[in-house]
Amino acid sequence: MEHYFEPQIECASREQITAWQDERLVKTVKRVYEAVPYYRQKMDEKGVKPEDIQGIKDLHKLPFLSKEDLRRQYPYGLLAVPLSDCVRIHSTSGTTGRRVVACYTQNDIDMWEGCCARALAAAGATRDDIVQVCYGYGLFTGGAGLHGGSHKLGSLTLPMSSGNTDRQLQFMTDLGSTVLCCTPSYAAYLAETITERGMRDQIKLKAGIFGAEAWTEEMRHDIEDKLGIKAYDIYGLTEISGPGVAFECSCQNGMHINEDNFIAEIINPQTGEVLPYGEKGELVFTSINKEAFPLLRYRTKDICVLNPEPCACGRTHIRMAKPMGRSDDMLIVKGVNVFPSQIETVLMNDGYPANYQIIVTREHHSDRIEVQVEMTPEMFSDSLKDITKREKQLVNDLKAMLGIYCVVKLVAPRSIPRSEGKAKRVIDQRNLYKG
Ligand code: DLL
Repeated sequence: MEHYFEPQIECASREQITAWQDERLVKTVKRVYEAVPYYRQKMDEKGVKPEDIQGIKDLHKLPFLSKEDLRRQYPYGLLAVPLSDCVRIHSTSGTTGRRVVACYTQNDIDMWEGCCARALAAAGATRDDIVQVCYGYGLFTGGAGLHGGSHKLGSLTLPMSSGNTDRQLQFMTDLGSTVLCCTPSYAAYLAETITERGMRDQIKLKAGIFGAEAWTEEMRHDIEDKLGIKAYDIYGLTEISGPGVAFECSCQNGMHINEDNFIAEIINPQTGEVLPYGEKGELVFTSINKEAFPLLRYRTKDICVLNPEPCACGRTHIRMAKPMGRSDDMLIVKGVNVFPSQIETVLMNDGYPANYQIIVTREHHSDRIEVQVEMTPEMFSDSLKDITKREKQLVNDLKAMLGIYCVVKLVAPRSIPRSEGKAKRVIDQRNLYKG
């Protein structure tokens, strides 16, 4: 398949997609029930037998799986094939507790790389492109996934990995990279550096494939303007394979989920009830084409909305909206739910760069939220009076968005640390005060 747009799959009728999902789900459930004692135990506890699952209409009968289950079964407890059939392991970053590891057979790798190739093709990449991959290589799935997708497509692949911005820019200009793959926060940093160094004329980029963290439409426009490219979102998670579970097409209006490989549901995170399309809730995935590490009803903690409307690009796979963030990233400040992405929207609408940090503390039994944001160099040369006025404006705009008072500090350009991978935006110091 030269261009890796697979219309017979990506534009299949809904009936055909449902038929694939029915058949593959039934097979997967049967296989894991027989091969994985932990699944058998969980299904037995819920009184569900493999024969109760006749298709996706029965999906809701299966128990959920959470990161806790994966940790409990670390490292090989959920393997559905002999370890000797596996050829690769990747892992989550493990910042909160024990790492989770995912094993892949060669078929699993091929399927995953195929998903990434579709994502690249949907962003307009072909074998004539030079794809600069600056996601981290190693245990993180970002580098390996886009690298494999780019190979499948036949593009010339530049395996840069993350970091070393000078070298990234040198290769980008010397070798003429046309597609950039990295986190949106690193793309913003590269864009900022290119602008500052006046290098825009020397780059040949036309598209970027940015994911692995939540980012806003405002940030997309900023990156697109600075680099003169189209910026596409890509979603995925290690447990379900890696990047490419869903990806944006040229309409840039939601990410098509590779439904021949994954079934998506949205649930109420409190009750576990399945919600209809269009309602906001927690995204849950079932992988139906994986050999080594198939997951049934895995709770991602990502808060999202599914959209089944047909897309102008012709793809029929349903779309997921940009995740607002993870339910465990959601801050509850003074009893109000706050997503960092809401703050980012306000900052960028008011003309600030995407360099900010949110610091939450507790003083005298009351929450305090402080938003530190960098000024642009032009703002920085304003008078103190103007800067104070800007701070007040931002306090008002944040109040209008969030409904709570935030302390705002405008800080000097380049004073907030840049990220080469996933950005750390929130510093929540409240549990230090719990006593
Ligand atoms: O971040 C896989 C990936 C690599 C996706 C490169 C896209 C590009 P993990 O490290 O396991 O895997 O983290 C998965 O990251 O549950 C989301 O919370 C978040 N995430 C991933 N993509 C997006 C996105 C990779 N496009 C977790 N928008 C997921 C928002 C995202 N959040």
